[in-house]
Amino acid sequence: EIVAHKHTEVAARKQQRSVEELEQVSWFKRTPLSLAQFLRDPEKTGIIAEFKRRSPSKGVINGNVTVQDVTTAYTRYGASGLSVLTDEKYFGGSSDDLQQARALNNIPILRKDFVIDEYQIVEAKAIGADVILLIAECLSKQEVAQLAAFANNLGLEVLLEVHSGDQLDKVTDHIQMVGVNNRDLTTFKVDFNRSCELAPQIPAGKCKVAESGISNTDAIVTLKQAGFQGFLIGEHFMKQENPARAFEH
Ligand code: IGP
Repeated sequence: EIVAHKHTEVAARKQQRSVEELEQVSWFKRTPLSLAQFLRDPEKTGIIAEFKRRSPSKGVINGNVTVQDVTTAYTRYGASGLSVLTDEKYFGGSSDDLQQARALNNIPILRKDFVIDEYQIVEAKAIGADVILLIAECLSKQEVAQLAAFANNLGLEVLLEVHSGDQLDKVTDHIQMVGVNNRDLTTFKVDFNRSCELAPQIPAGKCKVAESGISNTDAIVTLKQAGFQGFLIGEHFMKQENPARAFEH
């Protein structure tokens, strides 16, 4: 359903702004930062802090904060990277949110969206993103390979999100990071044990990212021991009145 919506959205966007126009935007010529490098830096936290206003499962998480305030605070408190939802329909995000974050923060930014077309990758670069997300569940092995190669050619890194071990056959040379979603997509249940079992199966040399449901330092310690270098955290931060203050716990 989401994939069908994205195809419609992309078709409409292409009419509004051509690839050639996107390539003229000044950020398109910017040299992207490497999130994988930031996550491997032992001096850094490994936390990828997400700006997420709402989600289909939780509804509104926080409607009273601005992307400027939250992302600059995330950066100040030591995030290794930022994740900004750009999907409007399901998550209440926008390309504008990511551009605002880019203008104020000099750390890697992940464009969090459902990428199904090369156009969205050109767009990601033009709005100032450094990394794109590809979701194994939504794409064939061949689509992952093509989209990842296209992103790398523009200098963008790729985070491939998997939910199960069998999806690891979609990992290619053009994937820099593999994310394991701790949350089961059908039941919404969070299971760190499953993620920890999956970690050793991720091909060597790929940066390992644990995604979703992380709300305390114990979880980070457990996941780190299992081999994860990146920790993607959204709701736990966003549901606080002052999202970045949660870094203190
Ligand atoms: C963040 P949480 O539980 O900390 O809010 O999770 C992130 O992992 C989650 O937003 C997410 C997501 C996604 C959102 C993971 N994969 C794909 C949209 C699309």
